[in-house]
Amino acid sequence: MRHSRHLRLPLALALAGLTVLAGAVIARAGDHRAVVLDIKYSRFEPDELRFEAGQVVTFVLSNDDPIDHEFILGDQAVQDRHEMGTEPHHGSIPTEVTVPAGQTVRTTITLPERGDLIIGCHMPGHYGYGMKASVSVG
Ligand SMILES: [Cu+2]
Repeated sequence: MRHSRHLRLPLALALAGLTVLAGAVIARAGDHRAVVLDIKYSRFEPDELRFEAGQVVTFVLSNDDPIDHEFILGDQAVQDRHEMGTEPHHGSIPTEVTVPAGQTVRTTITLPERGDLIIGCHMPGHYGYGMKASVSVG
């Protein structure tokens, strides 16, 4: 079952321009889906995502804020580790990405067969403020 609302492009996409649109095109190729995750006012939009088991997803992370944010995808234990951790920058792991101020970053992830995951930002104070999104797989 497809959940088309996640392919609905947020208004902010217009600001991000053609590069983001190029990412969205990937959604039409088989099981490889692209999802635009907009970041504004230290929130993820949308903040609820649902995927098929094992789906390959390219997250197009569009940071409209004038400050850096993070995209950390994992279970609660992963979120807890990052909330306590001191890693100032991410980039080499697909599920752990820094999204610099005003920039758009893409990361491609093969999702597990099933599970409830969380996307969180662990810049100081952000997660507690509510900078998180729920991800349901399967
Ligand atoms: Cu943040």
